[in-house]
Amino acid sequence: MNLKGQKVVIIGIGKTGRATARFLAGRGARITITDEKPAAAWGEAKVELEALPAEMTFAPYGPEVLAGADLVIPSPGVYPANPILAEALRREIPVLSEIELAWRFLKTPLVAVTGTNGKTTVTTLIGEMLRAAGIKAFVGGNIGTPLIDYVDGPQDADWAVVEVSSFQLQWVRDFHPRIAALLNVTFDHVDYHGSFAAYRQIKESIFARQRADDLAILNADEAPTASLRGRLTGRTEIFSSAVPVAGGMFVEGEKLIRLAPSGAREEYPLAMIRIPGRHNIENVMAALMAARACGCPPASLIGAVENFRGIAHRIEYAGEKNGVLYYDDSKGTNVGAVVRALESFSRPVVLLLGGRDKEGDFATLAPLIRERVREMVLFGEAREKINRLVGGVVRTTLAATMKEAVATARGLSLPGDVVLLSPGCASFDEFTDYKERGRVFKEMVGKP
Ligand code: UMA
Repeated sequence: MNLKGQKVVIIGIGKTGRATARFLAGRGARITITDEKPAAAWGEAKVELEALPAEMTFAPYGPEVLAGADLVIPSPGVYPANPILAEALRREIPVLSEIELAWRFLKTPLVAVTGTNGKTTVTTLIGEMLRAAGIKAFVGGNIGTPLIDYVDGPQDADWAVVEVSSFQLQWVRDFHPRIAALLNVTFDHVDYHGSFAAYRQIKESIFARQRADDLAILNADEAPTASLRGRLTGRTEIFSSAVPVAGGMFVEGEKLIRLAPSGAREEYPLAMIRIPGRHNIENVMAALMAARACGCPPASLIGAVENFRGIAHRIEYAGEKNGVLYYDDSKGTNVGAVVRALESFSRPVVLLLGGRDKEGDFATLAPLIRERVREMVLFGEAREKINRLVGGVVRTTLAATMKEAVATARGLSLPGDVVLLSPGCASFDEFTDYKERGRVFKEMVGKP
């Protein structure tokens, strides 16, 4: 693909738009960038782009920007109905997403992970597995560093492992990862894609154009998988947390079993998994299959899973003390996140809830608290309110600060319990942000 002298229109001056502009500048393209935000709000981004060695136009936001355009690169957050994008499609100007552009220049074999939930966990874990096996990996995509940034550099990794969103898959043409995983598809982003069927179809398109020796990793517990499998052009491996499967991974007693394509049987201890919940068993299986296909030996994978504590502050394993497991879900700043966290544990939970209230409907937590929580410790500004709403459901103690709450929880917990910080509130009454709150929690867990 020769971009020299081509007029490329970038819609959106966020992370993707900026990385794309940097890449295009190095290829001699004429760049036009536009954003719905007023120019005054472009700040630092504009300064950075102005310094690029390229013909750079900052254009007002509207279809006029398309005059003479050879290519349009919309940022992931730009909806298909966006007037500029819709007009570009009407005029049949090529529209490509950043991952498609990156793909065309990518020299490193690619692992791509998508799905409604768990994709950050699986992408990160595959990266950790490769590192543990001494294989150099670039890890990025929707998680953080755009793929185009990697392509713009020396491309010196053995594998590129990227999280891919449905927004990024919307505008691909040739993109086909060597290894692709679709973890699950549940109701999400329907406002963007128009319908659930369209959303699912876009997710499944991660497998389109795979070659015979490429690998597709699929969730056998999802009904559409069987028919999808029949339509795929690459090899497939499936995973199930519910039933044994041929050609993939499943749970058998206290073990994870992988039946390799050769028929060989590999066993992994279930106890190696520190991240809680059945969904995380599925995530680990998907990551294991991808990492095996990248050439990681089984022995190195066990250590990588044991050391993997999850994504920071999202039900992250924070350590064990006197038979009690501690988890940091400081990012759980709303009631929905508390539900997800509680649903992840089958052991009795000592729940730490509180902080600055965001008008949370804590009353809706009552059935789940009754079912899963043994003791509750409420802290911070919101403690009295939460106590009024759900305090009577299980034994409840009030603490002024989070630190005091952790000390109280330590005294109340019994071996076999989980102490879970899933505050359901913002942190600003005590901390700069949820990260600082999580850090302080983990420090306290680490203290004797
Ligand atoms: N903008 C327009 N017009 C529009 C929409 C947006 O001009 O119609 C402008 C905004 O004013 C803003 C810029 O575009 O200046 C933002 O672009 P963007 O929202 O696409 O965000 P980026 O900064 O480019 O970040 C994107 C992903 N964002 C989205 O998918 C919404 C980031 O994922 C990703 O980390 C990043 O690229 C690097 O690949 C975020 C996300 O929430 C974390 N993703 C969703 C998810 O994970 O569920 C899909």
